Amino acid sequence: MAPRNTPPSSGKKSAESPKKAPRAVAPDFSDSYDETQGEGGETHQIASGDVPTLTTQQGAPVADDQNTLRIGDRGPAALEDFHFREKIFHFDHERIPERVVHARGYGAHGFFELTKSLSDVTRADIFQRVGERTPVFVRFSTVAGSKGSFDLARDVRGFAVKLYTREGNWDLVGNNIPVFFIQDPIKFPDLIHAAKPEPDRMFPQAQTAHDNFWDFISLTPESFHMIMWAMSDRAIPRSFRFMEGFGVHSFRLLDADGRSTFVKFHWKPKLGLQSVLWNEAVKINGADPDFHRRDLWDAISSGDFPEWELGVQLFDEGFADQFAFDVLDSTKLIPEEEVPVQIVGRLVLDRTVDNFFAETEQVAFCTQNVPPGIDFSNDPLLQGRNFSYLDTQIKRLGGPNFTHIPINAPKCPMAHFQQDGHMAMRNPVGRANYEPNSWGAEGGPRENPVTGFRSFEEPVEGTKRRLRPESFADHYSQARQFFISQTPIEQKHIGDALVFELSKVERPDIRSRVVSHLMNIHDDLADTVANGLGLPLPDAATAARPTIHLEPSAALSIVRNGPPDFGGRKVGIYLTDGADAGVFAALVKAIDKEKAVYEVIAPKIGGVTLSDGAKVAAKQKIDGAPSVLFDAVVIIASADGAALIAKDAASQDFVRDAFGHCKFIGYSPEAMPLFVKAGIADDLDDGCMEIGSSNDVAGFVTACRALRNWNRELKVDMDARA
Ligand code: HDE
Repeated sequence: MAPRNTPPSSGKKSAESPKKAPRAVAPDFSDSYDETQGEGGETHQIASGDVPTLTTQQGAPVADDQNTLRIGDRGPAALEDFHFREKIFHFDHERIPERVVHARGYGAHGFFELTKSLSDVTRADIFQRVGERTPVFVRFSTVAGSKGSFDLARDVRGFAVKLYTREGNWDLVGNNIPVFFIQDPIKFPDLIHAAKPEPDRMFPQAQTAHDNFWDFISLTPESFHMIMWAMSDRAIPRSFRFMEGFGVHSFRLLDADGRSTFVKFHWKPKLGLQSVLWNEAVKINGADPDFHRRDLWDAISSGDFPEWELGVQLFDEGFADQFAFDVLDSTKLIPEEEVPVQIVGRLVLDRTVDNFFAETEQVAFCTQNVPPGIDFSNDPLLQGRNFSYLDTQIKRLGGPNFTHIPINAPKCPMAHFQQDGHMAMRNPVGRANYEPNSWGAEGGPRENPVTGFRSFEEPVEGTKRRLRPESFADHYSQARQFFISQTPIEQKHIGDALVFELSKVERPDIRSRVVSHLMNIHDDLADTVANGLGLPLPDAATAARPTIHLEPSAALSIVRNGPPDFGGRKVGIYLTDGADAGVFAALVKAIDKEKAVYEVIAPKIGGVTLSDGAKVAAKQKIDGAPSVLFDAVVIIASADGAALIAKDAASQDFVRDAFGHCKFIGYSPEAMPLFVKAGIADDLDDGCMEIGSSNDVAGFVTACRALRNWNRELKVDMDARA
C-alpha cells in the first residue's frame, strides 16, 4: 500500500489504496435493518419496515451516515455537506455548564400521596385531600464534586423534590442533613470555594480533606454543628433510599385567612437509615463509582420502589419565642422531642427517567417555587437562596424560558403575558400582551385575589444595616447535642473522620484550630482527635456563647433508626463449582422472603455448576465484586472450589473486607481455607455463621437484619488515648 502522504500516481491506484484499508463495522442490528455494502466495502444498515429513516434535524432523509461528502476518493471534504456540518455542530454544543454546586446528581419520577390533611393550617391544595396523588420529580446529589465524580464522597447529599401541584410547582430543595454550614448567604461562595478543589492545583476532587476547607471552617465557628453531621456517617449513605431528607429552613403554612404556622419538612425513608464505613466508601468509589445511581436505578427497575414519609414539625410564634435558639437560624434544628414530627404523606419513586440529560440534568429547582398556602420565613439563607436558584438556571439552561422544558413545566394550566426570549416554545396568543387591558374576555388572564398567592402579612420594621443577630450566637450547644446523641460506634466514626480529614491538612495550625473548636463541643472528642493527630490539646476557641447542655435526641442517630428488617438490602453469594445446591436454593428463597436481593459471584463470569449438576449464571466475576458492594456476604464453596479461591487475592479481600466492615458472613464449612488464607480464621465471631445445611439459612438471614456486628470494630480505636 502506498504511504498516505504519497500523491497518487494515477487515478486507478489512488482508488485502490483506501479500499484495502480495514474499515470499522457498525454493530449488528440485523433483526431490524437490511444490510448493504458501502462504497468502501463496509457493512452498514438501512431502514426498513418499522425502523424509521434517519433524518437531519430539518427532517431531510439521510442516505449515507458513514461517509462525509468529499471531492475525489481521497480528496477534501465539501462544505456543502449540510448533514455532516449539522451533526458536528450539534455535537460540539452538547454540553451545558454543570451546576456550580450539586453537579453530580441522579433523578427519578414518582408521586406524593397525602395521608393526613393539613387543611386546618394551610390552604395549599396539595395538603387538602387525603389519598390524592401529586406527581413529583426528585434529584439526589452530592455537593462538592463535579458531574463525573464518584458517588461515595464524604459529602452532604441534596434531596430536591419538585412537586407538580394543581396550583403550580412546589420545589422543596433540601439536603440529607437538617442544618447548614453558614448563617448568612453572603458566605456561600466562600464556603463552596473552600470546599471545592484548590484553585491553583485543581485537586482534591469531591473531598473536603484539604487545607482550604478546614482553614475556612476553623475560622467559621457557626459551621461546627454541621461539621458534626458531615463528619458522621450521614455523609456516606449506603443508598439514597436509606437516607432522610430535610427542608432545613423554617417555612410558613398559611390558611385561607392568612394565619401562619411555622413548619419544618422531613422525609423519612421507609427502609430505615443506613450508611457505610469510610474504608468501604473509599473502596466502593474504585469498584463502582456509580454505586448510588445504580442502586436507585436497579431498585426502581425491579419494582422495589423507594419510599419516604413526609413529616412536618408545626409550631407557632409562641414556641419560636421560647425556643432556646432562633428558628430562623439554619445552623440549628428543632429536636423532635420538642416538636414531634407528624407524618402527613408518602413519597414513592416508581419511574426511572427516559433520558438523563432531558430530565435529571435539565431539571431546575428554585426555592422560590411555592404554591399558595406555603410561604417563606425570614431565614436569611432561604432569602438568599430565593435569589440564587433562579439566577443560576439562566446561566445553566441558557435563558429565561427554562420553564418551557418539559421537566420544569408545571402540569397545571398556566396563563401569563411573559413572552419571547431565547428558545420560546409557547408564546401567549392573542392581541393583548399586557394588562390591565380593555379587550374584555379576549384580553387574556387576570389576577385573582381569592385563589392567588398571597404573602404572609408580617409587620416588619428595623434599621437597615449589616449584622449577625445575637440570637444566632450559640455555635456549639447543638453540635454537642448531636455528638452525645450518637451510639458509641457512631461517636467513634466522627472521631475517625475528623482525624482522617485533618491528617490530609498540611498546616498544623489549621488542625489545631479545628480541635480548639471541638474543645467547646465535647472533651472526649477533642481529646481523641488531638491524640489521633499527635497534637497537644489546644485552648478552647473563644466562644460567643458558652455551650449549654441539651438532652440527647434519639432521632439524630443512624444506628437507632435503622431498618425494621433486611428488606431492600443486597447479599453477595460467592459460589464455586460443586457448591451445595440445597443451601443455595434455601438461601435464595430466604432472601426473597425478606424482600432483599442477591447477586451471584463466581470465579468466572460464565458461572458455576452446583453439586446437583445445575448451572448457575454469575452476575459478577469476583474481581469486579468486592464485598463492599453488598450488605452481607455468603461463601458457598466445595472443597476443591475453596482450595482454588483461597489462593486468590480478590477472594481473600472479599472475606477480609466483609469481616473488617463488620458485615454478617455466612459460609459453608468447606470455605474455611479461604478464611485461613485471608488471616481471619481465628477471629470469626457470632456475626460469622457457618451454613452447614439449608436448616442454617433462616438464622443467618434473620441475623442480617442487624446490618452490622459493630462489636468487631469497637475493639479497635487507633485514635483514642489508651
Ligand atoms: Fe443550594 N444551590 N444553596 N442549598 N442546593 C444550588 O442551584 C445556594 C443550600 C441544594 O438537584 C444551586 O440549581 C445558596 C441549602 C440542593 O438541581 C445554587 C445557598 C440547601 C441543590 C444554590 C444554598 C441547599 C442546590 C446550584 C446558601 C438545603 C441541587 C444549582 C444561601 C436546604 C438542586 C442550582 C438540584 C443547588 C445556591 C444552601 C440544597 C447555586 C446561595 C441550605 C439540593 O443556586
